[in-house]
Amino acid sequence: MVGLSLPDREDSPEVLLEELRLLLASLGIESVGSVMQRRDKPDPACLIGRGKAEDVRLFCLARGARYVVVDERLSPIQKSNLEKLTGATVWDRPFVIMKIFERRAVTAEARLQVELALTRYEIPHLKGLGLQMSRTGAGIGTRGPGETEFERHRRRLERRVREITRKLENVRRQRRLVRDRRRKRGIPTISLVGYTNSGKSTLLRTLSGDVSILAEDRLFSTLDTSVRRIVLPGGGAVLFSDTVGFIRNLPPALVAAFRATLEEVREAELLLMLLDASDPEAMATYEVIVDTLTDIGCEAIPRILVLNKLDAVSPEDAESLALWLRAKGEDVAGVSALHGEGLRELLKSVERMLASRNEWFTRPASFDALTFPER
Ligand SMILES: Nc1nc2c(ncn2[C@@H]2O[C@H](COP(=O)(O)OP(=O)(O)OP(=O)(O)O)[C@@H](O)[C@H]2O)c(=O)[nH]1
Ligand SMILES: [Mg+2]
Repeated sequence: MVGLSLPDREDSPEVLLEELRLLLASLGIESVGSVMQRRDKPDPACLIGRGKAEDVRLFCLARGARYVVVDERLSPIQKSNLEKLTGATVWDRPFVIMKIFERRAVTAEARLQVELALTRYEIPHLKGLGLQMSRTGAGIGTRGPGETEFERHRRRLERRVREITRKLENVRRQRRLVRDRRRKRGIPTISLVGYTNSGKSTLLRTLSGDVSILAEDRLFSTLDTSVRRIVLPGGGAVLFSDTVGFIRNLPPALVAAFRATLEEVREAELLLMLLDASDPEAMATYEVIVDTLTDIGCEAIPRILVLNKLDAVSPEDAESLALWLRAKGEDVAGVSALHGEGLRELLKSVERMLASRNEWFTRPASFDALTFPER
């Protein structure tokens, strides 16, 4: 793993590299070590300095490493230069995240979205490659065989991008219809958002009692939206929707490709924003979630900050984190999604928030109250 330490960064490079190690582990790739370089800005030609690249080459030789994974976004030129200098296959962080998404995508929709992101990512990288091919292949006044092959491949990819975009357009239309139907029936939707591994699926699993919802200790378990009907303590029914999590430096190609999924979030009446209280970097993680919500146009939706995994931290740490979050203007509810603690209070807050904006919600109860597993 190769990390850069840049002066204007908020996140420490160690934290980022540790996260990269987890990301790689979830692809089944073991990391044998990391090399870090402190720079004022990235080198335009190969990201790190040439001397450092030579260190990386020797490091790979000594450790038998086959991949060099850079914790940054690489331009096609930087990638191909680094491959030449290190003799290893070079990946960058967006590519790693996309690879995980590719592996986890189950539904046709998620698969299409991932393929779109990967194809869009591949096209500019292909251009770098194409230049080399045409240089070796082309003579004066001729079109080299390399160039034609490259052109053909590029055209194929561009055709595929158009095809997928069209299919996803249909998905978005269908989703819109479903949402309109829900809205007519007056059922509010509440979206669970937050960092990957913060416990969104666990919360939905405990609330709905549906054990078929996948919740695991790994990054990006969930890529598809799943919706469950939940009855609030006062008797009103709402829909909770669980979806893909966020991460630091989420590749823009993925955000764009997952538009259909993220639009579900944008249409929600209320957000439950989960934060893992046991994350030592919880404050920095909070900022990442807020920035991502702003990126996808959801910063104005009313929200409750759900401070999760309270069973895994000391009450003092939890309290000081909650104080910090309240000072940021957040409405904080502490829970343990895993053990079902604090959920009744959380649902009451949900009820209060909805009632203050939604007439429908103050209608008399017509469902049985929900019971929670208490520890
Ligand atoms: N100790 C503790 N662990 C929890 C709690 N909630 C969730 N976890 C654990 O955290 C891990 C991740 O939980 P998930 O529910 O899969 O997290 P997620 O936010 O859905 O993650 P992605 O789908 O990957 O974005 C699992 O191992 C859960 O058991 C909690 O309240 N306490
Ligand atoms: Mg999940």
